[in-house]
Amino acid sequence: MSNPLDPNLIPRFVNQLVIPPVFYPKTIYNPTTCEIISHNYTITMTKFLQQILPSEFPRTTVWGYGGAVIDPSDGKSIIKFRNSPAATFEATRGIPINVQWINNIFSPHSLPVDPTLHWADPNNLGMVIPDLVPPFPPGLPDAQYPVPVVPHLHGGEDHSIFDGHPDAWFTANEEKTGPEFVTTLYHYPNNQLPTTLWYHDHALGITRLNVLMGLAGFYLLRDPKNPLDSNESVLPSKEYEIPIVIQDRSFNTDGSFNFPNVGNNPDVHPYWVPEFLGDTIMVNGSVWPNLNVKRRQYRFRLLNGSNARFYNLEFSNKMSFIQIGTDGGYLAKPVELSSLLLAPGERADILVDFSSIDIGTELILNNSANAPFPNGNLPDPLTTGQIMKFTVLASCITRPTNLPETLNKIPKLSANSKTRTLVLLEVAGENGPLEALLDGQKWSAPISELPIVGSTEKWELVNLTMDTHPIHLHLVQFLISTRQTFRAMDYMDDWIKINGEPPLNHPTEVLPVNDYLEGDPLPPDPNEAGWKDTIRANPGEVTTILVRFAPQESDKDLAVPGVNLYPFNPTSGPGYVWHCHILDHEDNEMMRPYKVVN
Ligand SMILES: [Cu+2]
Repeated sequence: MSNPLDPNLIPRFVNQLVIPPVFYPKTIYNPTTCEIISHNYTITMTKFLQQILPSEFPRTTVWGYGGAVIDPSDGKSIIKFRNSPAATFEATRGIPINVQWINNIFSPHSLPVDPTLHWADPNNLGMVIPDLVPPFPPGLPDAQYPVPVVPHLHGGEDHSIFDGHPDAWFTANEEKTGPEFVTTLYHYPNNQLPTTLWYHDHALGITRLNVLMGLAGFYLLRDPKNPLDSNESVLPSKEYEIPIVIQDRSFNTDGSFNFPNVGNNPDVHPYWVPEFLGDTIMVNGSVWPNLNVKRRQYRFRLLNGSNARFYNLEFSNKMSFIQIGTDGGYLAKPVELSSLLLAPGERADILVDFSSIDIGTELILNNSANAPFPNGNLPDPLTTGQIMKFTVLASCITRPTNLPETLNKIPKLSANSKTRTLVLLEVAGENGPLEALLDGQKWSAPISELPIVGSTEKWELVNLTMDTHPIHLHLVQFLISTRQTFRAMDYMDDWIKINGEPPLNHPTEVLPVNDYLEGDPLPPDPNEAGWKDTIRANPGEVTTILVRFAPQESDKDLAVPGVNLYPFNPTSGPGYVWHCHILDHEDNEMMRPYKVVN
């Protein structure tokens, strides 16, 4: 066994930021009109070594998605490329993408698979009793191998058979498949608004492990008809547009990832911990990188791809920047910020202007978010308190172009169907939580969220825990309405009185939250007032969202309950899920299935 690597021994800002290349598709044309029918890809998941730490340290075993890219050395030949994060899908609105996903991970899982959870379970062990789980390594051989995976396009408006349902997993050569498995050939129609999506693994009960090993990448959707995405755009050109995924990791001295292998309540879950918090910051697959920048404006597509760590980002010179987009598209108006809070799964499309910065200046992007958020510990200013460095090169000054006042039209949604009051809670164990739950119910309880296609529902997320939970709904982009504080203790007592002590395996009775609310409802932050697929539900607050089960750009008069405006049938297939995007929570019951119905 290797020893943990002290993060203070890792030199910061010696790695240069790696910019993921773009996957190269096979383009399928209509033979008579010559219009593009689709972009097709074959993407293979494999295990390999990657230099994540500075070059004097050993390489790290990772898993990544690999496929064809254009060779950067000659700009034309097509080569095979694999990395973590993977290459980026560049999608065009209106042109579908087909992906043949291939699982070529032929060795046991590198991280401790906890088979006491609801999990993908390729060998049909069932939920194993804790006494039968040996220490890791090597863990339980039949849990470690084979490795189930299933890719999910986060934020995508997709049919549920292509959504990466947690039980639609498949092992290498598709020898074993999950109960909801249909196909590994996925179809993404790309009908939604242009935005920063990402794809990552979603296999039941092991998502935290599969994503930590590296199964994640960007999926940028552009709309040639949108002036902001056109060639004459006022936004920085592609050369100055950089996707940035922030992930925390811990390492061993042999270069491998260090992940907890003793749970906080090992008698119940031998390995599972409530939040994985790494001691080192990795950006685009290398630790604490530097990016040399010119004296001009850049566009950064930021993604928090961490398991559990939140980031509150701020430049060391306190300079402001502009956010132009959220999870699901452009904001209505640009929003000037001096700091930016990002929970796991959230994205922010930002513009940063280095044109007034002196040549040679080194700016650090710092992080001040407590972990766990918001009531945990401050990050260490020398390690997790720093993300990356920007070094301003000698270059001529290019001033940014003025942005239009309006970037996007965000509709007003009004509920015309059910209001759902859904509690977020944790089940306490001797040494911290045993599991986290949505609506008090286990993953396996009967489906209780059955929205009608075309309807707009109001979901009240009633947070009874001490943590902020980033709640993510599949299929839809939604709008946040308000946040409001409430008497959480009283509500919890009364909720348990009518529903019983969680975890529950049955539908719950609604306890209206109105009588418990305090103060005034607060509007979302200006940079949240756009399309969201992941929303921070803060402790002691009721977070209300409006969810329309129709495509983003639906005409409000046409989107009515019972009318399907999607180009596919969202009521068919295995259905969707909603869950906390703290991956350690999602893997231990803080996820529920949902189905759209007619
Ligand atoms: Cu959570």
